[in-house]
This record gives sequence, structure tokens and C-alpha cells, in this order.
Amino acid sequence: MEQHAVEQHGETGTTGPGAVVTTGLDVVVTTVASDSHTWNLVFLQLLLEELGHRVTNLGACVPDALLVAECARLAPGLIVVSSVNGHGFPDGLRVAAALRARPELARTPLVIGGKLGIEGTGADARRRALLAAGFDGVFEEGGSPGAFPAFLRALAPGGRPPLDGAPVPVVSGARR
Ligand code: B12
Repeated sequence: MEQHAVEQHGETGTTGPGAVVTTGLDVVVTTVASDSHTWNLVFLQLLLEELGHRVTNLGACVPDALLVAECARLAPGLIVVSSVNGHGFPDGLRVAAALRARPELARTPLVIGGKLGIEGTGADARRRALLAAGFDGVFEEGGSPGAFPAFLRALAPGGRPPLDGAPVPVVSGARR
């Protein structure tokens, strides 16, 4: 009997004879060129992997051109930008423009989060500007803990729910 492979994203399993069903997303986790913090990236990688996604973590201080080149090469299902050094807002605006300028990345889901400013205020204005620049979700510290996992579930309905008691990031505000 002819066998049909069903390729969605990610983790592989079977639902019938020969059927290959995959769940989860290929995700690029990155920070911006100015930011040398790394534990935020490790945290996000672990969280995403726990939720059933596969992560390429580009590490600290990623130059814009390298980020764009790697995303174009890997064609991920989601790009997650994290920054905590206080320069994430201007760096994020620049990175979004660079990514969205590439036709093959123009529609790739793209989010940013962390500590994006150097003041506790202005999160709403930052969020609006980042969404206008091309991000699909902005998750600043201090927002709803469930917002990022909910965003991921909407993108990849086959993904795993968080384990009981698993840490979730402090986040806020997705566009969708
Ligand atoms: C360790 C540390 C460093 C180390 C980093 C070492 C390393 N390998 O990572 C060193 C010493 C290098 C460093 C340097 C600097 N640091 Co520093 N650092 C910290 C510190 C103490 C802990 C950061 C950390 O590892 N946290 C653990 C991780 C897991 O948590 P997190 O980063 O907060 O991320 C969480 C959330 O933000 C969220 N999140 C993050 N990104 C994203 C993305 C998405 C999509 C989502 C959903 C969630 C999410 O998820 C994580 C888990 O909850 C913080 C203070 C603090 N207590 O947070 C300051 C801090 C981040 N640093 C700060 C600053 C200012 C600097 C320097 C500019 C200092 C200087 N003058 O040189 C430099 C910047 C260097 C650079 N080029 O980026 C400030 C940033 C201020 C701001 N954003 O308003 C902080 C907040 C300290 C402070 N209170 O002033 N730092």
C-alpha cells in the first residue's frame, strides 16, 4: 500500500501505517548586536524545547547581517529576539527592518522580548513601535506570564503544553 508522509513541523511521530506526523516549530533564538547577556537565551531555548520546538540559538552579540543570513539559510517557523541590556528597543527596530526587507523573511513570525528599555515606563509606546516595525509579538518583562506560551500554541497547535510547575517568562502583549 502506498505510504503518505505528513510533514508539518518539528518532532516526529506516527499516526498510522507510514504516516509521519511532526509537531513544533524550527525556531531561531537570538539577541541583538549590542547585547552580551546569554542566560536569557538559554532560558528561552530550554522553554521552547520543553514545549516541543527545535531551537537554533545564535548566542550573544549577533550582528544584524549574520542574523539575517542565518534566518534566510534556516528558514525558521519563528524568530525569537531577546534583549535585556536596555538597548533592545532601538536594536529591535533596526533588526525588524533588516529581516522584513528580505522577501523570504517578510512573513516569518517574529517576536521580541526581555528588558527592552532603560526605564520602567514607555512599554506601551515601545510595543506599538515594534509591532509597526514588523514584530508579531512584543513580550516585555512585567506582562502576563502566559502570553508567550499562548502565542506559541496559536502558531503551532500541535506543540506540547508547559509541564506542571515549569517556569514561564514574564511577558506581555502579542499582536495576534
Ligand atoms: C548577569 C548579568 C550581566 C552579565 C551577563 C553575563 C552573561 N553571560 O549573560 C554581564 C556582566 C556581562 C552584564 C553586562 C551588562 N549588563 Co547586565 N545583568 C546581568 C544580570 C545580573 C542577570 C541577567 C541574567 O542572566 N538573568 C537571568 C535570565 C534567565 O533572565 P533575564 O535575562 O531577566 O530574562 C528573563 C526575562 O527578561 C524573559 N525574557 C528575556 N528575553 C525574552 C524574550 C522573549 C520573547 C520572552 C517571551 C521573554 C524574554 O525571560 C527570562 C526569564 O524570565 C541582570 C540583572 C538581573 N537581575 O536581571 C543585569 C542587567 C540585565 N544588566 C544590565 C546592564 C545595564 C548591563 C551593562 C550595560 C552594564 C555595563 N554598564 O556594562 C552590560 C551590558 C553588556 C552588553 N553589551 O549587553 C541591566 C539592564 C538594564 C535595563 N535593561 O534596563 C540589568 C537589568 C541590571 C540592572 N538592574 O541595571 N550583565
